[in-house]
Amino acid sequence: TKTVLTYGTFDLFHIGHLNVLKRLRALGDRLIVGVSTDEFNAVKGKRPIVPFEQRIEIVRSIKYVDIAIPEERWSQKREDIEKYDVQIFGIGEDWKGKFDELEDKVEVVYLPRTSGISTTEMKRVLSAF
Ligand code: C2G
Repeated sequence: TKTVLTYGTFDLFHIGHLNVLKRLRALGDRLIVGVSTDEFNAVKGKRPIVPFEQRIEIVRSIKYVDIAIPEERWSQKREDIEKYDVQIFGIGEDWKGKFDELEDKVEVVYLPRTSGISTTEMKRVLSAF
C-alpha cells in the first residue's frame, strides 16, 4: 500500500481543507492525517475556535481520510513516517520547502492552496456581524 501523511489544525473545516485531503488521498491508497491538538496549536501560535476532540472527529469522518491521529509536536513527523510506513508526505504550498528534510525517507509534495477561503478570512467575515 502507498501511504500518504499530512498534518493540520483543520479549524472550522472548509472546502480548502477538503480539497487538499482529496488531492492527497489521490496520490496513494491510504491517507493519514495528524490533527494539531489545542496544546500544539498554542506552540504554532494558533487559537482554534473548534476544540481538538471535535476537529479530529470531523477529519476522521471525511471519506478521503483513513486514519486521524493527534499532532502534538513538530518532531513527530519522522516517528509517524516509520510507524505507519509512509511513502509520501504532503501539505499545502504555504509550507513549501519547510519539510524538505523528510526527503531522505519519503516523497515530499506541496499542493496548491484553495484560494478565497481560509479560517482567518471566515473569522474576519463573521466578526463583522
Ligand atoms: N489549506 C488549503 N487551502 C486553504 C486553506 C488550507 O489547501 N485555503 C490546506 C493547508 O495548506 C494545509 C491544510 O489545508 O495543508 C490544513 O490547513 P491548516 O489547518 O491551516 O494547517 P496548519 O495550521 O498549516 O498546520 O505540522 C504541520 C502543521 O500542523 C500544519
